[in-house]
Amino acid sequence: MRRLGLLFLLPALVHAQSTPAEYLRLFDTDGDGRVSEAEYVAHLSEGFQRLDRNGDGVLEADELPGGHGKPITLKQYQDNLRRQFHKLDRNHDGYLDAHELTQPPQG
Ligand SMILES: [Ca+2]
Ligand SMILES: [Ca+2]
Repeated sequence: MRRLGLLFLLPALVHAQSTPAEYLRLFDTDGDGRVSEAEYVAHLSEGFQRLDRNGDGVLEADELPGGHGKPITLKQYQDNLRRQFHKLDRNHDGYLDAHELTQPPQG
């Protein structure tokens, strides 16, 4: 499958600056202590929307960090996030705990 090259949009830097529990709270909008797929997609979509300066739901090359790359639609981005969510959900309970959330992708 084609790699969308989206890792740059993931808030990897936040990892370095907070504990897993603090990081989880950024996602956990309903406060139940775990991250659902909807919470995961919603939180990480904010990064997309910040980059999508003209708000058309597509990141064009000139909106991507570095100013180059293939255009990415919000739907492609969110589909990618959902795949990633299910990869991270090691115990397949449909939620990410702080440990699952902060493990390295593919780890
Ligand atoms: Ca939650
Ligand atoms: Ca889980």
